[in-house]
Amino acid sequence: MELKLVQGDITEQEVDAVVNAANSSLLGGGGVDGAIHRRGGPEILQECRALRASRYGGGLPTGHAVATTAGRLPARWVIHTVGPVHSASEDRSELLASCYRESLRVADELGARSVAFPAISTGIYGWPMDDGARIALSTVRRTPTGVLEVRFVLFGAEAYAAFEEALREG
Ligand code: AR6
Repeated sequence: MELKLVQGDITEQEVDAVVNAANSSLLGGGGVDGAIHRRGGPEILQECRALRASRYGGGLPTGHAVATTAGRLPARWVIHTVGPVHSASEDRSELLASCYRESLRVADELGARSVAFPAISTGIYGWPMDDGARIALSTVRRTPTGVLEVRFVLFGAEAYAAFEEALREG
């Protein structure tokens, strides 16, 4: 599998699936989530609402992932996953790793060959970027998958540099 780092906007990526850093309501929010729904259009929210009315009545649990259409995005699917809120008193790394693993598992179910990830939990959910980058890269590297290209789409030079450093270390 090829690992790529890109500085840019995840909603512009021409890949089979883009991963959304969602919340358990699946009904939208700020950050990546807001950008995906804005640019992808109402079809995505419609499928999210249907998921809440069926499989995920109680919301999508942290560390899990589920796919919908990508609406008007250049991608075919959006894989929604819920990252953990960072905590100084509790180690939630395993939940963050689970987001990457579960997203790749869903990508495999879909038959996606290229997947774009944001740096899950490193925005509104407060995860330190360096640690978030290490967990993201080490988890994706260790996960067996049919996905041929994983692209990390980093918003800004600082996030890009953190991922570059984590890639060098690993
Ligand atoms: N493309 C790529 N990366 C982005 C983009 C973009 N368009 N916009 C922001 N980022 P966040 P979280 C970066 O806050 O921390 C939402 O309200 C951002 O700089 O999107 O998992 C959800 O509904 C940061 O590095 O997600 C949840 O309630 C990273 O993407 C909550 O935020 C993730 O930031 C989830 O918080």
